[in-house]
Amino acid sequence: MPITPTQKIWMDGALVDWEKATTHVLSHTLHYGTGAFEGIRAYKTPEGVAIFRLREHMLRLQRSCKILMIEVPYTLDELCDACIEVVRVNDLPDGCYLRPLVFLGYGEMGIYPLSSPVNVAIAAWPWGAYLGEHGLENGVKMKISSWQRHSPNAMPSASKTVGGYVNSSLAKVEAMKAGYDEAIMLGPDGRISECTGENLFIVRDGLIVTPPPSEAGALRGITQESVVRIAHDLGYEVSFEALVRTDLYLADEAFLTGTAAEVVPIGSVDDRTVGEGKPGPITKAIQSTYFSAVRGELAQYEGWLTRV
Ligand code: PPE
Repeated sequence: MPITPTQKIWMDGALVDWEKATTHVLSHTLHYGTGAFEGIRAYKTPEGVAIFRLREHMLRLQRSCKILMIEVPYTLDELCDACIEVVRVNDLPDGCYLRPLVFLGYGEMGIYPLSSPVNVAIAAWPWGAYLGEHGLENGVKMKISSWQRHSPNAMPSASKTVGGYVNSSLAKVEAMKAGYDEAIMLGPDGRISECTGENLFIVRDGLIVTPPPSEAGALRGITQESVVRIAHDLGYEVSFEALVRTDLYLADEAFLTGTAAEVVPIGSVDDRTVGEGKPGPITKAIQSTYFSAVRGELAQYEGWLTRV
């Protein structure tokens, strides 16, 4: 998806012009993938732009780095303030996507990463519906990938590690070249893990089910967690349970969740129509409550918003 440039990118404490936010080709992360990132959205609300669950995202960034033994040279408060500054300075009244990245810079070569300088960058730009407006409205076509999700002892799924996304990108390319919108990945045990950049839910006999992130080798999604809370508040039961591919084929409804993707109905999996083939009532209720929450229309979710 094309990037719409904005004015400034925060780099190691300074606001740098968009075009000047560059790095050396011998930066360590570019070669070995040891680094971590986040994806955060800010939305237009009646009281101005607000960043959704900012602290949780920056805490996860710190935790991703802890797993990689990368010392982030900024506190949680400093990272949050930097994000606010980026949104403010770029004048994004309609909201945006934020991309914080911790990467190892220029200085050393060789796989051992811990002597390289640690750099932090935060960019923001307007980003539309990740899986398309049509998918958001009508549901997306999913395919179980032939690529397997990492075992947690091969690549830590709890860390949003830069290099980990090679696995996602192989699956994404395979699915798109075969005419699907997005891939679903199975873990080494054959159970459903997650999508290339989203968690997944099904609805079965009125019960909402999502795989437990750690056991499924999935990222602990902040949208997943928000949706669990919303579902409870709407009076639905949610259960964290292992799922296999046929659970998806036979689900009454299914949807995926992620910061970039937001809440997207799943129309079919491996060419089996999910439910009626159009977004079901529970998916629609959760999706519309999620959008009202992020847009600051619901007082009970104000705590999730950081005004800019
Ligand atoms: N699983 C994976 C593998 C993942 O990358 C994401 C976010 C999620 C689950 C959902 O997590 P959360 O955003 O906290 O609900 N994927 C980010 C990157 C997408 C991209 O294309 O880049 C995102 O949504 O920002």
